[in-house]
Amino acid sequence: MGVPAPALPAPRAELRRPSEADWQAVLDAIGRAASVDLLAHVLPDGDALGSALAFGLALRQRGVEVRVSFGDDPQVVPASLSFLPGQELIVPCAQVPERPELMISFDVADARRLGLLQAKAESARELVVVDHHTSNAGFGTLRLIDPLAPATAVLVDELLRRLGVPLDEQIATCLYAGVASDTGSFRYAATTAATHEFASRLLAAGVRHDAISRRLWDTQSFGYLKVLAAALERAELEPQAAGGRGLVWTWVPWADLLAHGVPPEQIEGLIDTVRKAAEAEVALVLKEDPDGTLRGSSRASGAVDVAAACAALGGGGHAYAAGFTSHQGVPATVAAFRAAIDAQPAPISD
Ligand SMILES: [Mn+2]
Repeated sequence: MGVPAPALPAPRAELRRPSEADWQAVLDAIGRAASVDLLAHVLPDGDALGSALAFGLALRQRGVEVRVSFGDDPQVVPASLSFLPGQELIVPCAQVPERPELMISFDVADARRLGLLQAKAESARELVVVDHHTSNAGFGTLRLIDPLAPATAVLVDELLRRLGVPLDEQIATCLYAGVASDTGSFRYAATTAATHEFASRLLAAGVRHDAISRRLWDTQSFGYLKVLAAALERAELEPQAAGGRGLVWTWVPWADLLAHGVPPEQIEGLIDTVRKAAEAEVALVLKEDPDGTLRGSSRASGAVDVAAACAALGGGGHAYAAGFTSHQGVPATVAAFRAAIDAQPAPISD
């Protein structure tokens, strides 16, 4: 891995990159296990599910009994990720053993993001946490957490290298979905020369990057366009927020999703449209669940740390992309988020 981009704040001091001993401990655990359960976080994105499926395909090659799951109810693979190879490895939560022999979570920064599978994960004989979130709370019995990695898929690539599993087209496709998702197609600051070198190896393994990009970013239902239109109509710009850096925010009522037949996992990318407002360095989208719970997604372009802001609301993530859950309703939730970004000290210069 190369050096982090200067715009990114330093990772939390207690987070250190995996040592040789950390890698070896995980390889030993995998070598001992006859049965392995791989988990993505709830509402899985390309990095979480791509990482889990890539590793599942590799373990299956090695003759290991392997299952992939995530703790949503209902458990739905987002349409944009249904092309990922290895879907046949995905099982409902009920089929995950009560006390797994070896469980590995991918891209899960907080045990609560395991959803319905949190209890089973916590009773696993070994729980390995493979992740790159600076906010990772450090759960599990073994950890491979690299806050400098642009995607969890990068850590999976290193695991496969150490296991001696070559990148075939299927595995490479899953890893490409992971790294392309988390870097915004290699546009975000966490992208380094090493990230492009990784992508180069994936393309050499046969990845169809053009087809993947169309599935990940350029295909939506007509209903989604209507939900997006309503969300943009509802958007508010607050130029004075975050010490004059500006906040743009909107929200999506559950009724909009119902009216247009759009499943909730399909609006995860809506923030990427809202964040285009030039007048705001911080973007926030609140997505309402049927019970009135609001799921907040935020983005920032460098000077504001949204991981810290979301942590103040009980969530977490990356400095440039983070989220939280709120039960306070839209006005109070936006007010709390605004207060959290307003409270951040102004940078020395930029
Ligand atoms: Mn990730």
